Amino acid sequence: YTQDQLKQQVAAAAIDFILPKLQADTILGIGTGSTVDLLIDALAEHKDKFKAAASSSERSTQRLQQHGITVLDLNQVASMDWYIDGADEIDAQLNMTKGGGGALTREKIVASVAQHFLCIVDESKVVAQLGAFPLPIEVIPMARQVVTRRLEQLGGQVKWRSGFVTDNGNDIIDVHGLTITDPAQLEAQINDIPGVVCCGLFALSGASVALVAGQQGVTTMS
Ligand code: DER
Repeated sequence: YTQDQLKQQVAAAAIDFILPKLQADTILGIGTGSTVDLLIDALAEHKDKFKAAASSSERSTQRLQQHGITVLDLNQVASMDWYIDGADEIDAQLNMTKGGGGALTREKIVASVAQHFLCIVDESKVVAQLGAFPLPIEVIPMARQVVTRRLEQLGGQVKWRSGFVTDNGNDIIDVHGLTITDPAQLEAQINDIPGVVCCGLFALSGASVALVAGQQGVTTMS
């Protein structure tokens, strides 16, 4: 199967996973990226089985609304059961690297409101240790250089995602070459750097369950 076929398969598996959990008042937390795009398209035919979505990006909001799915302002949402999103990397402990699509901050915020996080990936995202994928960090523009210097002190090689502005009006830097032996510790350390809005490590709070589409079918990690 091609990677696109695997993404399609895991999106379909997510529908099978979530359908029995949907109720009339269900609000679904929706992530961002090409795998989630396929999930949104698959959700369209089931939009009458749940109340609304909480979205992690303008990109996902537009796609949801194009399908006639109601998108709520997160300030109207006190809690939700499931947040569904992709990842750039995921390890056996369900720690993730996210932010390839530039939506990491709102993804982490919406995920924080949900009880459970369902991660949907193709097998290429499953790694023994996070770190091969450059770590995205959202930074306040005036702090880009000071944060860059701090990440270089941690052993990273930093590239500014020049020309990209997040939904929140901030910059993203991508950090290459970090050795991530303790993702939660590194996430906490980066969070504390003044100027950092959000770090693409989801380890202090990772996924609850992952569906992984591979050449032998879709498997579950939990
Ligand atoms: O940017 C993100 O966090 C996305 O969820 C990313 O990690 C997965 O994007 P993909 O489904 O397009 O590979």
